[in-house]
Amino acid sequence: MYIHKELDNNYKYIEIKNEEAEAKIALQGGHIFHYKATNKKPLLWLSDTAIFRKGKAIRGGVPICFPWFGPHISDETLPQHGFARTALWELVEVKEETEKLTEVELKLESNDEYLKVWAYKFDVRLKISIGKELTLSLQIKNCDIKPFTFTTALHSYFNVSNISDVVISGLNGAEFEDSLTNEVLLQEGDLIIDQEVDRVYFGASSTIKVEDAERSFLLRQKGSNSLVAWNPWIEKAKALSDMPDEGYQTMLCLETGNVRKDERTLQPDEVHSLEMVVR
Ligand code: TA6
Repeated sequence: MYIHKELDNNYKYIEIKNEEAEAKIALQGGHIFHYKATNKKPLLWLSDTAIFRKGKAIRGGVPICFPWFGPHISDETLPQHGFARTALWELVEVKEETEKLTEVELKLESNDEYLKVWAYKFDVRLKISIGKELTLSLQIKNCDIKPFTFTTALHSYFNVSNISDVVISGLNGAEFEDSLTNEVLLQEGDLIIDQEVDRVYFGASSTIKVEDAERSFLLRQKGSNSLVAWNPWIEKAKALSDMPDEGYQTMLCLETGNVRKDERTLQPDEVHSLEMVVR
């Protein structure tokens, strides 16, 4: 079953529950901010001080970065990570496929407001499957008469028992750009996080395994050759007003993307599909 919910400030989201899982998806940003398989802990991290308000991205869950990831390439007055994560998406349908699987489709289309900051017509669909696995599939279509190039990411915040216990495998040998130092390096072995990390990996395995002291999960990716790993660590967490000071200890961002040199170009009518599956 699913229900439409609304906060006092008109912030709308839908709540989904089936035999395998439960989830919450905000229409602003097409943003899933809760997913929990039955009898398991919540998979997605959500800040205790997250803000649910028009124009503000939720700190947690899976923000959708589009049509650019990170700061805008030439205009720093434009919103970090693009406008899609704070835009109001339209709910296309909720399909209760079986008692164990619910599929939600949302869409975002170009309009006069977006055309002012990004001069291309697009149609973006986000399909979220809620079941034993969580699947997010982002389909980006060029509806313009000229090609466009974009960057994008499923900026996923995962819950971990304690960041110090986390081992991330599947990155061994992959090149990464360290956003903190601008160095380009090669990953040796598993990724362990014991300080601030903000990296873009290229050519990692399409299946990443995350293990902590209490559980492990697999992240499978399609249509992506770049993966962002981010943990703000102590000082940056303190500086983020919508994250508790100790919030960095229980979160890990691993973001399936098309980021930096993995940017994609679409010809008119072409579609690119970016997908992540977690179980
Ligand atoms: O994906 C990593 C990153 O781009 C970091 O550089 C970090 O700033 C983070 O995203 C959060 O960005 P936000 O705009 O949500 O504060």
